[in-house]
Amino acid sequence: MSGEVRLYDKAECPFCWRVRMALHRCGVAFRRLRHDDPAHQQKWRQLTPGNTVPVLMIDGIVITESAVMLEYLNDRYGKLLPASARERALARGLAHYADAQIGSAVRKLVFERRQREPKAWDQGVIAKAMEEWHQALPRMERALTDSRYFVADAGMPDYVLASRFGLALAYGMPPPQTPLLIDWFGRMAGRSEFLETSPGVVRAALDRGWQVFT
Ligand SMILES: N[C@@H](CCC(=O)N[C@@H](CS)C(=O)NCC(=O)O)C(=O)O
Repeated sequence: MSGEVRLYDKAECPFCWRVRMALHRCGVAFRRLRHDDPAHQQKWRQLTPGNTVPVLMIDGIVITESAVMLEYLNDRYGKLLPASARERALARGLAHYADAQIGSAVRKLVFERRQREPKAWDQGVIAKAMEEWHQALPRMERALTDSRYFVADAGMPDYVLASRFGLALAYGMPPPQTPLLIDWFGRMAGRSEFLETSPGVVRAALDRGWQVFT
């Protein structure tokens, strides 16, 4: 395996995006390979047991779970989790919650709206996604009461949630009603690891700002 760090990825996959943010933050240069590029697809299939992206080739190993990639980068470079075991447990808990609860809401919305005409959208699915979204946010809001980021200067839970928030913005999820989260997202969206790794659909939405889709 060459010394080059390679990421098999898909632009709009939230798992891929958080890994791109973390690599950027850790100062790791990497080459992105599109998993559906005919030049790379066969190799990608050989590497991943579940046919998923992201797949990261780094330091002579292959990692096929985004959470493991973030843990590895933190072990190797620090920066993504706090120093104390107690704070690390809280940060991992927040990342897990953001992915499971907020991720579920955003995924429902994205899957319904992506590549479909508005007249074909199932409004019941969209309403359910929005309800879940508003129910899931207060816990993240409370976690921001004493801090600007979930981890000092941004880290694992910030990247996990930012990948979900970015797609929520792009696919017209209503803005959070939670002021600390709105401030947090404004700060995240100005960070270089966010801006330089975000999918095109998110960059376009950032220019429009957070607004309600019609
Ligand atoms: N638990 C995995 C989930 C990865 C995952 O579900 N990736 C989706 C894309 S968002 C995927 O690869 N789907 C199959 C495909 O797109 O062909 C991780 O965190 O790495």
